[in-house]
Amino acid sequence: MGEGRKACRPLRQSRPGAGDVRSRGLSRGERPAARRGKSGDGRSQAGSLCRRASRRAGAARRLCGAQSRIRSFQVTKSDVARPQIRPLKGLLVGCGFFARNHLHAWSETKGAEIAAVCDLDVERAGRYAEEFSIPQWHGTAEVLASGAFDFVDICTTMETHEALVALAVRHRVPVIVQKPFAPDIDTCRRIVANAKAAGVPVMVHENFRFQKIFRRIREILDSGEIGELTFGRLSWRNAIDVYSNQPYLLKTERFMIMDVGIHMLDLARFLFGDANAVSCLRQSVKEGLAGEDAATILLRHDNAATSIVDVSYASHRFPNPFPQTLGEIEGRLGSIQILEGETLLVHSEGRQRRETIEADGRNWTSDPWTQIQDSVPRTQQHFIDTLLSGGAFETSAEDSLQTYALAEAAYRSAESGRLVTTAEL
Ligand code: NAD
Ligand code: 89Y
Repeated sequence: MGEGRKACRPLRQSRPGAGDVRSRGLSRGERPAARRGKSGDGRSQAGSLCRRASRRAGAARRLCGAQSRIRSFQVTKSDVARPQIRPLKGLLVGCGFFARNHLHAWSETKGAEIAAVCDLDVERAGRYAEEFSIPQWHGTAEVLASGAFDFVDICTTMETHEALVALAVRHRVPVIVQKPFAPDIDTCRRIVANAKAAGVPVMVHENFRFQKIFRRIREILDSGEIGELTFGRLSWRNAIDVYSNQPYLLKTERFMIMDVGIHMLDLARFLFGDANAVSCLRQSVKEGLAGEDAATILLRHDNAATSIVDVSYASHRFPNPFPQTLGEIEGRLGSIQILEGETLLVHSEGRQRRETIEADGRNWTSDPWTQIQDSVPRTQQHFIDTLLSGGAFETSAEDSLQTYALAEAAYRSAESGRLVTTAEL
């Protein structure tokens, strides 16, 4: 099949045969959001489509523009829970390996649903549309020009992000875009400047901080139980065959620090605070890679804490700890060990306490991916809730520049063999 809109069904046209998911043998719980009719008020599908179409045009106009105008989009979180308010309509761009998790997660995100998917490989887009009962699919993200979308979820690899975010900004559609933000910091800065000038909200999909175990650690730190932080270590070492699912990583020159290091650096900022200086060594252990598959990064934080982030796809352990992030956090009054089995050992007041913070399993999650998959709905819900409330995303594009600066500094440190401060970037 050819590429582009011609090959796709026009907007707002339902696919034949996909009208009633029940007739296709799915139970209510299994029905994807796009067809589930989140309005749930028993009104006819046709009537609600009409109402949706006119509201969508108004909502799209209101959603785009300055953050203050987003605030004037007066759908509150509690309204979203009410059946008469229609969900925000999203376009998902990129129907590859990880997009499957996004689509499952959107089906349980309150206040939003995916109205169309697109991929340069339009047949792939069609297969995802079929699988998730999404009414439209396309071969290009140019469909954003239609005004039919309240947000766009970009799940493509980093070298495509600048052009895709710029397209969304041009059509004033709020964006959530996968990590890594872009291939280098200058590109990230251009993306941020462009979106900021247009007043279009952009969030980086940084899901590791939305893992249950890290939300719990943040609570413990906020309680003051271990006191002022002095040291932290976050360690991701395993030998998962990442190359089967994500073959592009074999050819990525900035590989490990961008792929998982960026998650760890975001976590380091989330847990220990902003950092301003980086020292790094990178290694290529597996033969034939274009980039590094291991890195050890030392950070100096603004609050004078020190932390170490170490990442490796070349660490053979049995059982394989993928995808657990392990480590420790030390404060003036106590410490927390992050151990295998999603376990925390909290040391304070001369005692230790064990807490197990298991990820929520769902009917679409499966081990060993559950811990990562479980964080995706929480990330997307944060995007939608924040979009509706007009607040600031935890990982807004602008905030993510600071995370990205640590990754950029890590590469420059590895190249130069010296400590690199973020101020010099
Ligand atoms: P992938 O290569 O499997 O899929 C990307 C898809 O995007 C492909 O189907 C490709 O045809 C399509 N595409 C590329 N450019 C396009 C364009 N301009 N318009 C429409 N479609 C386009 O990649 P993936 O493994 O799914 O990774 C996607 C992103 O998700 C990467 O940035 C990756 O780092 C990230 N990722 C994040 C996590 C996480 O836990 N947060 C996990 C895995 C991957
Ligand atoms: O690419 C990686 C990521 O971002 O999260 C997990 C992953 O898919 C493999 O380690």
